[in-house]
Amino acid sequence: MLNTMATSLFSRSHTRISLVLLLAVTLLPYSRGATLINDGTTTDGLARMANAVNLLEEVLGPADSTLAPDGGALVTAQSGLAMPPLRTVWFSAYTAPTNGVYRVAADFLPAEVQSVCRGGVMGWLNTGRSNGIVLQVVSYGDRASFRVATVDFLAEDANVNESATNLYHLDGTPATAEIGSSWSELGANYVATSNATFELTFTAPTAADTNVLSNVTARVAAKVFQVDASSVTNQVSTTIELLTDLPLPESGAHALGYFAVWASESDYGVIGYLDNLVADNVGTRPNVPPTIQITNPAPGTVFPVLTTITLEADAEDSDGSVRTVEFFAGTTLLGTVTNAPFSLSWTNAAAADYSLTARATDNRGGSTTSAVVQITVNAAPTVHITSPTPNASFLEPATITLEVDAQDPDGSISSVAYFDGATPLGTVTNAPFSLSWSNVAARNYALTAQATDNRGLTATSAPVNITVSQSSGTAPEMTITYTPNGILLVWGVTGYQLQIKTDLGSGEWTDWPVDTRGLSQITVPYSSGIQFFRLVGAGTPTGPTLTIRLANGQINVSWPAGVYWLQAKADLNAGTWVDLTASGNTYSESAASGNRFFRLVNP
Ligand SMILES: [Ca+2]
Ligand SMILES: [Ca+2]
Ligand SMILES: [Ca+2]
Repeated sequence: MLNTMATSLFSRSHTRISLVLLLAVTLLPYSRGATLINDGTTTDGLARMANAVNLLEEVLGPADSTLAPDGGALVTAQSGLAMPPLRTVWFSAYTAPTNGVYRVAADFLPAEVQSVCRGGVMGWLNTGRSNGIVLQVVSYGDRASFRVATVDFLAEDANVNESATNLYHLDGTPATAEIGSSWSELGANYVATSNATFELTFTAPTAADTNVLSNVTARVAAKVFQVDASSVTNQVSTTIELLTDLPLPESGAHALGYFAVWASESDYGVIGYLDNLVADNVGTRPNVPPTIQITNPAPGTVFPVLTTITLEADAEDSDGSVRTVEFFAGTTLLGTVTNAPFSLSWTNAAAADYSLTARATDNRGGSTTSAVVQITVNAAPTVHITSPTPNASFLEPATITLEVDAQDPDGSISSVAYFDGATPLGTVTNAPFSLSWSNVAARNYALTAQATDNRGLTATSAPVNITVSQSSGTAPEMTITYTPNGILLVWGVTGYQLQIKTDLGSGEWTDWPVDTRGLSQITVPYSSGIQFFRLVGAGTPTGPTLTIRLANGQINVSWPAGVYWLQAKADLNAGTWVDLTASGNTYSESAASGNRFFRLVNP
């Protein structure tokens, strides 16, 4: 309802004011030599600064203040609730005071004659420190007044946000937020439903000013004017004269502009109308380049290849607006974003290390490049099990050699872990990543290998199924008896070869000189020293017998007729048996140095 009332009230008064202003502008006392910075028909060239803190935002969401052309003036309004009240300055981005002696003025008409609709002019604005000096009107209520105040846009506390801090009377005593101090009565001639011109003049402090306030930086005079029915401009206020010790804003940070606030924490609406921002002793305001930083991805992130990488940047321009943000990988432009939030999806990044930057360009062509963010796009490793082979079978207690072929296209393999289902069997960190898996019990197994590359990316092999079966038969017991004829060894069954060694901790077991596979006992002679015996299961040889002859540098192998594969190997204890191509039941090859073993396999 409040908004509706404000709008309807203004509709009547604004029409009247616009007509008057057409005649009034040239009569304003400061018009000669002053620069018209903004005539109310556009917001171009105006930059915005508002309270940095809104204690209500977390619960109620953000509040915003807007400025838009409306019938030759700029209408300003607030949406959302703010605590402290949302104070905003729209300052000139292109024009600034050239030193600390200048005059600035702006027109303000409250949308409604209410204490919440406050506006005026701001000078001495320091865009780096986010503070400045304002002259505004409170057009209604028992504290109605024209007010000079300092505004700190970074403050959380309403008493700091707008106060009489840094303002002093001409005798050097601190000013207060009271009528007769930094405030003045509205005066009988002020018409709250008419446009008024708010003027701040900053002059160099006099010797007397320095005497009473050693660090004084300016004398501030505040006046309010209105144009009467005869087109005569009259001062409608009591002049407020103060000293300030706010530091003179440095060149580049010094600004001036329109000011407005909806002075309530419990509602919001149309604040009023701003127009005719003028100033003297001004020049071109240097462009402040934008700021930008990459907020995503985080430095050091490693992405798998084929991942879509979201690039995000925070870019702001303190005296204008950010027009473009360009994202780069090294010198390669990845894409350009023209609207906040500045976010770009980067697809199909090849595996490599990348130096990401983002460059923001503002509305005056100033640009800034962000700090570099290093990321890595990593190709995944590959792995497959080469041993054991699929569907291999073993007898328990089996010892199975686990081996893989593991590769990383853009780095190296740092480890390979082997699993039976989800059960880890062991991890190997050294090439060739072979693992001897021992005491494997009888059952079926689904083996996988997981390879991890040097950047922590993993790949898992296809499963290899194997079977471990129970051994058939049981080992015989051997009894050892001393007899007058020697040592009687009895094991009771046939099919075992007796073996001997003299040191259990070293050396090889060697077959007893007698073939014991057809025996179940044997008496061996006494011997000095220690002897150890064991039985090794060995089936009685059956099948065909190979005949191997050497003649004229040729090895000739033959065997009885039958369907057999001939195989050979060079080391009986290592390597694999290799199939040989035989014709009929004979085979020949040239004799070479070294050993050569042959066997027949019945397919
Ligand atoms: Ca205008
Ligand atoms: Ca800028
Ligand atoms: Ca890799």
